[in-house]
Amino acid sequence: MPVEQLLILIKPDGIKKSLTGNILTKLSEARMVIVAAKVVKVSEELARNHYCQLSSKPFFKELVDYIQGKIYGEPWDRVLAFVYQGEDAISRMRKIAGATNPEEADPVSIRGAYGRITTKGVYENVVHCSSEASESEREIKLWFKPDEIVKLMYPTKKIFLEKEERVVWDDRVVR
Ligand code: IDP
Ligand code: MG
Repeated sequence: MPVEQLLILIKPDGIKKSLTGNILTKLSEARMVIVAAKVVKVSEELARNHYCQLSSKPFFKELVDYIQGKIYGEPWDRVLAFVYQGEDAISRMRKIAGATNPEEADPVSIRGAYGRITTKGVYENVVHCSSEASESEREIKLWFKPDEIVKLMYPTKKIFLEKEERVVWDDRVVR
């Protein structure tokens, strides 16, 4: 079986419902390793880009709002992003995540157990899980920089930036 990697997101409904621990426990059944993890406030640009293949769907606007956690607001308007790696990772993690429609998902899958369909018709299905290798490469590169991943899986190159602006800690400020 090939070693694969994929992007998993705990969506804002999963964060709001305090499901992070339950979801990570369920995912750990697949015995994959986490090679990157972070919490992200999702910009509209990132949301649209992440779901660009669905841009013609009637629920696209609601979907972009959903992944940004707009309906929940502070402090739930964020996602947890992970890259998992392991043998046959994509299909094994998809199985644990469950079908897209939470009403049709296996009841012991994450989406079947915790998902719902909102009154606006959005499938609030608690997690995102890449569905194929080409998609996972695009998604991992969209969500993570190479230096945020402990085990690199795609080629990298070094570039030299001039005048790059960066925020750093300022210990001189008296608080
Ligand atoms: P996936 O997340 O299982 O890969 P996709 O088809 O890639 O499913 O759709 C992305 C997300 O868009 C879903 O996870 C779900 O939140 C939402 N979605 C997909 N299809 C529908 C639909 O028919 N109605 C409402 N929301 C949908
Ligand atoms: Mg998908």
